[in-house]
Parts: sequence; structure tokens; C-alpha cells
Amino acid sequence: EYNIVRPKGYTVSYHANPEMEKHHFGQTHPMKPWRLTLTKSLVSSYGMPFAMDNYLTRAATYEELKSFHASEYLEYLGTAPAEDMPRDIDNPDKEVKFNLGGSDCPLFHGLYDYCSMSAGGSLDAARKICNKQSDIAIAWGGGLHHAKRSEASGFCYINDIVIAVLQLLRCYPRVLYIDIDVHHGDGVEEAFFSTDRVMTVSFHKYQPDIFFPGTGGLDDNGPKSEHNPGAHHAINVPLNDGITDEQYQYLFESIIGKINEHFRPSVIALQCGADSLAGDRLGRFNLQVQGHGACVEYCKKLGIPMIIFGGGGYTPRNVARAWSFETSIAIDCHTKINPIIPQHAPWRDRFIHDTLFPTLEQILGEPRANRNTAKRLQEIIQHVHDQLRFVNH
Ligand code: VJV
Ligand code: CA
Ligand code: ZN
Repeated sequence: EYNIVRPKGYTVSYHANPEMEKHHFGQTHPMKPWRLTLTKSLVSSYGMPFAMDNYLTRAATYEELKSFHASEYLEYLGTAPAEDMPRDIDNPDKEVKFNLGGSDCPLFHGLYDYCSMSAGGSLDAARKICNKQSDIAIAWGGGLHHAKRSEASGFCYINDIVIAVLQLLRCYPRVLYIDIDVHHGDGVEEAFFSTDRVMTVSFHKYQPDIFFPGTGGLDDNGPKSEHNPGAHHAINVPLNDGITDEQYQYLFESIIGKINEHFRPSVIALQCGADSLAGDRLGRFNLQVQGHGACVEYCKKLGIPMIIFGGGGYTPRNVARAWSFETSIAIDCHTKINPIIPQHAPWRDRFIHDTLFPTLEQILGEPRANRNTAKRLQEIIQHVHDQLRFVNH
């Protein structure tokens, strides 16, 4: 019906596990793993699984998680009692130390299974790319970019991206990490601060003291200590409220195009946090599904192997739209896809508007003011170009 066929000349793999999606952070917590179920169901309603290799994600092992995380943190993560369970008298200090149990990173039932499955999907995706069994590997359950070596942060407990990139570094000389989540990808940036084999680029809303996590200013390009090969290999694109598809696409293509020329990545890791879309419960931008997807399409056209991760995204119907459209870009059927959500799609009423591409008026009622000036965008591009003069591979 939709004429969805395997793309010619390359392979796309899709990594998911419905078990991961059943976990709950708590009644009104913004992070809803159920959005992954809604995404998978929309992807399936379009028949896209026929065009990909579909893998049931396994849980990453303790040893695999240890490639980035400290054992004392992992041990506590694996044994910490859920919030409604009796607490150990010694544990409050550990919860504080590891930032577990607050409102952002609650200790919920099955937390360790949830985290290790998220990391397992991203690691499976990285292995398929390494083995050349896949050219584009999709892991919507990953993208948890804030987690640190021994600390949970911003809804993230295990940094599946760092673990996957460490795997990629075993088989590729240079990895380009790109992060279009509305938040700064601080955990991934910090993990690779001292290597010139990974360049990290994050586009995000930046307003210290007001918007999480408060890092990622234009001048933050990696510690400029004397012998740090990683200096100049962290690129930050701080933005204001209300950026539009047109501005974002212009910035993205100018910056990523230049980085591709200078850094010449052997593989791309793209975090597609969908909280940069208009109408997101936590986001502040005016991006539409088309503009968000244009970033994926631009990266795909560079013709380099790529892992695509999920990330943030707090209005599930818009998350499912964006990630389904981006899956269609990966398999190259986005120009043929019917913009009307299929009649047989489960939860069709959840989408409110029956299209993959609602207008800004449909999403927001009245649009959010755009606080990004043309002059500022030019300054950002100029600064990034200046940084790249230090980078030549
Ligand atoms: O801004 C913060 C930290 C606070 C302390 C905790 N309170 C709840 C909020 C302010 C300073 N945290 C951010 C974290 C955002 C994480 C984004 C993750 C990603 O998308 O980048 C990748 C997956 C924040 N913003 C909004 C909230 N927390 C928030 C948390 C809640 C909530 C409402 C808003 C937690 C529980 C409940 N409501 C019930
Ligand atoms: Ca970002
Ligand atoms: Zn986010």
C-alpha cells in the first residue's frame, strides 16, 4: 500500500525492546518510555520494518557498562531500593553522591533493567556498524547524554552514547558526535574532552541558571591545557527560544558541512532528542518534524556510516512523528510516505491531528517568539569556523 521497500545499496538496522518501554519514572515525570511504543507502532503502521533488519535489543552486561561507568556507581545502581521500598540507613549519602532518588532521576522499579537495555540497544547498533552489517543503525531507546561516569543527571543514569562511541573507536579512527536535543550533551562532551578522535557538537538552548544543564556556551571548546589533543574538539551552538526550521537548517548545514571537511569523520553518532520540536513539554524551540528530519537527511547524504539515537522528547505524539519520519529518511522512503497517519495505526486518536506534519498553528495555537537574530547566527558560524582552523585530519 505504501510501497515501502529495502533501500538499494545499503542496510538499515532497527534496535528496540518492548520490555524497556514498560518502565515508569513516576506518575507525572516528563520522561515517558511509552513514547518508544508509540514510535514503534507508527513505524510499523507504515510498513517500515519490511525495509530494515529488526533486532530485539538485549541488556548490556555489567562489564560492558563498566567500559565507561565506575563500578561503585554501577553496584549501587543495581542494588538501590526503589523509592517506595524500605531504605537502608547508610544509603542517603550514596543517593546524594550519585544524584539518585531526586525528582529528575528517581529510583523506580526495574531501573537497572531499563538502563542496561537502553545501553544494550546502542551497543548492538555500534557493533552492527563495526561489523559492516549495517550502514545506518537506529536505537531510539538510547541517547541519554547527561549521565556521567559516577553520577546520574537529567533523567539519564547510564550513558549509552559514550559506551557505543567507545565501541566505534575500536574499529574507526574518528567519530563525529552530533546532538540536536534541546539540552546540552554535557556527559558525552566531558567523556571525550581529552581525545582528538571524537569531535562533539551540540545544538541547544543556552541560558545558564535558567535552562538545564547550564553548560555549553559558544566559547566552551574543550579544556585548552597545554598538551590536550582534545582542545577545540568540543563545539557548542547555544541558541535562544523559538528558533525556526529555516534558521536551524542553515546553521546545521553550515556547521556540520565545515566540520565534515576539517575533521573528516569515519562514522557519525547522531543524537536526535525530540524535545527540540515545537510544542515539547520541556523544550523552547519552534522546530517542526520537517526541520528536525532535515538534520538526519543532511547527515545521511554525507555517505558515512551512522548510528541514530533517541534522547529527550516529552510530548509523545510529536516524538513518534519525528522518529517515524526520521526512520523513513534512513530507509529513503520519506518522499513516498503518506503524510496522513494510517487509518489502522493503533492509538491514532493520540496524535490529535491526523498528519505526520502538523503546522505550527496546529501544534502551538500561537507561535513562540523567535529570539534568535540573523546577526547572532553569523557570529556562531564565524566562531565555529575559527575553532576548526585548529582541527585538521
Ligand atoms: O532543571 C533541572 C534541575 C532542577 C531540579 C529538579 N527540578 C524538578 C527541576 C529543576 C534543576 N532539571 C531538568 C532536567 C532536564 C533533563 C533533560 C534530559 C534530556 O532531554 O536532555 C535527555 C533525555 C528538568 N527540566 C524539567 C524537569 N527537570 C522536570 C522534572 C520533573 C518534573 C517536571 C520537570 C520531575 C518530576 C516531575 N515533574 C513530577
Ligand atoms: Ca543538544
Ligand atoms: Zn533534552
